[in-house]
Amino acid sequence: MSKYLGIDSSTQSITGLLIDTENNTIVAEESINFDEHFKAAYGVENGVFDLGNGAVHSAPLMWAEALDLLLQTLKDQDHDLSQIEAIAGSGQQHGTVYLNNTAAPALQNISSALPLKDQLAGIFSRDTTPIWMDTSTSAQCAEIEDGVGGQDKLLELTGNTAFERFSGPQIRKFHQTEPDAYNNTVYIGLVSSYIASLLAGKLVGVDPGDGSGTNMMDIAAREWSLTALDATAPDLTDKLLPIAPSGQAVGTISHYFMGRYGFAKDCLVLPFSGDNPCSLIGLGLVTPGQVALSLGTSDTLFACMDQPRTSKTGEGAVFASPDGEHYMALTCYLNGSLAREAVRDIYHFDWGSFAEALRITVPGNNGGLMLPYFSPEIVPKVSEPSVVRQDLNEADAKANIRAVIEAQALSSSIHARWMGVDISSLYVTGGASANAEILRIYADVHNCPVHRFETANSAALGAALCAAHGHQSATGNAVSWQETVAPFTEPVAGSTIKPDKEAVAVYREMIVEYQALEKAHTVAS
Ligand code: ADP
Ligand code: XUL
Repeated sequence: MSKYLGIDSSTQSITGLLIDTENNTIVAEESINFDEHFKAAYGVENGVFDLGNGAVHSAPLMWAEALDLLLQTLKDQDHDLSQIEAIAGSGQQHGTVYLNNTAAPALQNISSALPLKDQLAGIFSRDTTPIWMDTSTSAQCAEIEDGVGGQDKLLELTGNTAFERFSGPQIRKFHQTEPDAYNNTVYIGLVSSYIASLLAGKLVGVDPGDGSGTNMMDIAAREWSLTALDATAPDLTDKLLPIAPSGQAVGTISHYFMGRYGFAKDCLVLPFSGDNPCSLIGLGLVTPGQVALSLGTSDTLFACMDQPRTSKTGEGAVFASPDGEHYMALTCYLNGSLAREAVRDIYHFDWGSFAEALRITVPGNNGGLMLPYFSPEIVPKVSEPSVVRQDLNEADAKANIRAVIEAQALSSSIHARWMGVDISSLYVTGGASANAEILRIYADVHNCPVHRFETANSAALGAALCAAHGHQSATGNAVSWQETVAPFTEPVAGSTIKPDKEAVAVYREMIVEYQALEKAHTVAS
């Protein structure tokens, strides 16, 4: 026993990750790609429908079909699913699923003889689901902020200003544009709570982690805010179930999954959360001060905070942590690998010579600075691409390479201040974390040790760890979060880079110059 399943229902795929906490191993990791299996049946492209004018939706029935295929695949691989003690999961954040009054009985009376898709096609009051890529709700964002008494009020109440992709603005738009379908809706869930509902065979509430991505949850109380609900759409107290507290089982697995895949009848279903909050756990960030940085296509900074601090200038989002106690800060920089690759390609370098350029140039770059907005930037907000050089010769390839990385590291420090986190360690993941010379600059700028962390499916791993922690607590064998995450979140051996005192001193001065340059060229910083 001691097996726990984490399921991550994300934009392009659904992933199952099975852990064994007795010998601290990941025993299975399987993904079902939506385009590969369902493009013909549903017409999705990269897992979504682009409906134009900023509207981007997906198909909740497809996710149910993919869940069946995922579990069938695990079963076919001879994994004994009867050994799983508990399941938790993660969903792409913000997406809203709308169900009619046939949903609850359909889930309860479901037969394991037929697949989910054949039995659940009629439960939707809206066949498609707006997801996080949808940017069509600017008007509704403004209306909601006005409705609660202004942007600052919404920020204070819910932890976030109104964002187009957040669930509340999407719900408001549905109510305004399709009032009849809205009235036929008896349940509004998020991607996370919808998948949990399928597994539990009953309608399940949204957890605080994903609730914080709705613009409707009181972030401090971890309950729906009546003020925010009123400003969003009518009758929401009826259509939303109460927030499902983190870590408390919502039930046991539905007989459908017992009959079809052999799950045990006492297998617990824990509340599902958003993919980012689950990644916080999957990266091992359960203590305030721990920060992770993912250097991927874009760069993302995740931090564990003790309080729900907010960013008035929209530098980041705040979510409740699924650990039930802490909060997560998330800041996203669009010009991550995009900018690193742009500089590499302009000067015809490869990653090897790129690293060499960093090695032989000096911290502080002899005063040369770059604002590396090769594409528009989210933080700080820059709407048009613009690359600014100060005391930096464009013809000097090596200095430009150093400049882009120093800019990214300095920016990651400046725009982490709103989190109020004293950064004690930085866990770096993502493709560019393979480059130790890049990590060295981050260690010196942040003046803390940097560890490399290798993970592909941190959200699914975080979910599996939530299942383990929840089950152990429910069965009287509670262990601390630290103990739960530690064996699965070890940094890569020998990867730690410690800060260099002299370089730290250089960057302490340089950051002032950099911030002044940034201020002069951007709207908010
Ligand atoms: P995503 O998950 O966003 O697709 P990944 O985390 O897989 O991105 O990172 C892929 C990126 O890593 C590539 O686009 C590339 O720019 C970058 N990368 C790979 N190796 C190196 C390296 N040695 N140095 C810097 N960047 C690298
Ligand atoms: C976070 C966000 C995305 C989704 C997609 O606010 O919109 O990261 O969670 O995975």
